[in-house]
Amino acid sequence: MGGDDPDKNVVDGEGPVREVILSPYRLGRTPVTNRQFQQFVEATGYRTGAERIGWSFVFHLFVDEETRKRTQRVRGAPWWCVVEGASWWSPEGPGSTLEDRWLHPVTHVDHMDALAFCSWAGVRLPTEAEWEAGARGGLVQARFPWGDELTPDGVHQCNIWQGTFPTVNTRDDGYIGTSPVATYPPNGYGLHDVAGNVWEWCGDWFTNRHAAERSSNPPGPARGTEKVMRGGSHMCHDSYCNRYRVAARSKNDPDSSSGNLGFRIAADDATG
Ligand SMILES: [Ca+2]
Repeated sequence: MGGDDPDKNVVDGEGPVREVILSPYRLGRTPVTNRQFQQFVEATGYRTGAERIGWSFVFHLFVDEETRKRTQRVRGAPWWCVVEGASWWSPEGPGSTLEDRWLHPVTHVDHMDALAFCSWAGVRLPTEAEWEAGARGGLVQARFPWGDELTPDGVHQCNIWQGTFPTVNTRDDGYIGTSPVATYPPNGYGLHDVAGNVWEWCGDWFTNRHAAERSSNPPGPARGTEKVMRGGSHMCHDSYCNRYRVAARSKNDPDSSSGNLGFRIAADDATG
């Protein structure tokens, strides 16, 4: 677990490289989709955090000029617009729908929403260690879930950003915004979308300090203020965020939601 890429962001705490022992577990093959989340909502009447507070973060290129002018922006990340009415079922705000996107990853879900889905489904979020071991697909210290080259033989392996962030996305990989899950090939463990598409919540509180010693089933810090997210998203580009690398990590407030953040489920493996 962990990495020592020379181009990592030091404050992210990717290193040191360390050995982690995990009990058998299972991971969702893809991030949870809009269709799956809809089944949960239909069964429970659940309302997400974004629906309750009335807004979520939407990438500036996905809102119209009028909305862009009048919305608040995030200091240091002005491409995030605070859009009233944006939610998992209306990802760009009023008027937007999930038509043609039912098999895309659910977005605009905060950490509590992800936990609520898991509780309903009888599963849980992966620990960060479980997430990373799965994402690596059996490769040892490779840069990506499929190997060391971003586009082997010129073929895109994940949905990230091509062009000039944050204004011009040339869509070379086929998608601006989210893509249907499993559009790209799986890794060695059969997992899709562990790089790019949407960030994925993990169960752990975030820390950027890790002991180098071997550990078993590390659960992360006992407390914290931000939760770990992994995998990078359709907005990642090496000019600004090269966190589609498999050792890369980031964090977010548990009550934060946005159009590039979803989750994947995990479960103990009862069969051992
Ligand atoms: Ca893309």
